[in-house]
Amino acid sequence: MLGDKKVLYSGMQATGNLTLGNYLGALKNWVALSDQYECFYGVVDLHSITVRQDPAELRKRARALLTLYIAAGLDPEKNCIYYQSHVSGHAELAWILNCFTYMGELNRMTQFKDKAAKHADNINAGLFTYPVLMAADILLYQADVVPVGVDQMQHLEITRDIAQRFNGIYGDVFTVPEAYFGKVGAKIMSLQDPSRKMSKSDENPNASIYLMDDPDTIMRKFKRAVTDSESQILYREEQPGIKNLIDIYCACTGKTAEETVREFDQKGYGEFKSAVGEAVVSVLKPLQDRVAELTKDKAYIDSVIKKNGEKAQYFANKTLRKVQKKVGFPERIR
Ligand code: ATP
Ligand code: LTN
Repeated sequence: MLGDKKVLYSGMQATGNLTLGNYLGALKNWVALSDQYECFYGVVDLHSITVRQDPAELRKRARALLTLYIAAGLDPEKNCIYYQSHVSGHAELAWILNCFTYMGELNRMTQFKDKAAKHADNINAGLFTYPVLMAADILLYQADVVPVGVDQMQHLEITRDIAQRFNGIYGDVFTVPEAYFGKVGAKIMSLQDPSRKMSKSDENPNASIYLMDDPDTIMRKFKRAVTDSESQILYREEQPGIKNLIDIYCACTGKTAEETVREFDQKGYGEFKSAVGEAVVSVLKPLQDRVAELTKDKAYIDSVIKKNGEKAQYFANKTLRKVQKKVGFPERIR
């Protein structure tokens, strides 16, 4: 708790171009939570370097992501939006928590296995201990809730295990966080292979809608979206491509799956795909305009980075000092 509000923590990596999946599954849901929780949203650049990055590119993308957080509607006066690398406590707590995490636990992480397979030439120790850094992010702010997609559930479980283990030894130091799932858009699938999630690291650009795609590109990608030969628009597992398009349509329009099925009863796939494309354009166009506008205001973005970085550092230090004392590090002389 911070004041009378529960604390919420989440973050995103500034790697690759964000997709509609990131927006509908994460960012859009965050905006609705600002009033209810004391929110911290990191641009988690320490996580990004677990795979090789071009330095100039990473810096550029990190700033673009922070700008996007604001453009999406996160008010930086109410939400602490900051760069993870500006708060030294993340790395410091991660080190301590590494000493309370077992190799066996980390070995079970499916994201590690996936990423290790993808980056076979660079399976570094950071990639392996990535979940511990994520645990540090969350526990540093004593977060009660963590909105994440289902793909991150395993990391949240390990965070809870680490927190409980630490608390078991040293008393109630960390709040044990709960996962928070958004209602809609929990998992947006690839437009080219609806059995896989839409991912920013997909090699096929037609598989994902990028948040900065122009309207023509968006319409074209939906036209090419993989469906089936059933020729009927129904919301069911047997038609994963159509089901995914219905999910996207619902997340963009606020309609329910039943309403959508009724609306497109007897209509062809072509017509439905165009409608989904238009719904997505009407959500992304204003977002893109706002990003363009904010990007021009360098001084404003700089002030957010500075002010929120300091705010995050303040709260992070409170937890860190407590932890350092518990594990037996000598007190600082003032
Ligand atoms: P990568 O392809 O690099 O692994 P990603 O696109 O999966 O990246 P992340 O940075 O891992 O994105 O995720 C950021 C946030 O977006 C997380 O909360 C994640 O759960 C959510 N998210 C990512 N992809 C989707 C998706 N297809 N549908 C819904 N939510 C998603
Ligand atoms: N691992 C997450 C990003 C992330 C995160 C966090 C999410 C890093 N630290 C803390 C929630 C809370 C991802 O790849 N989506």
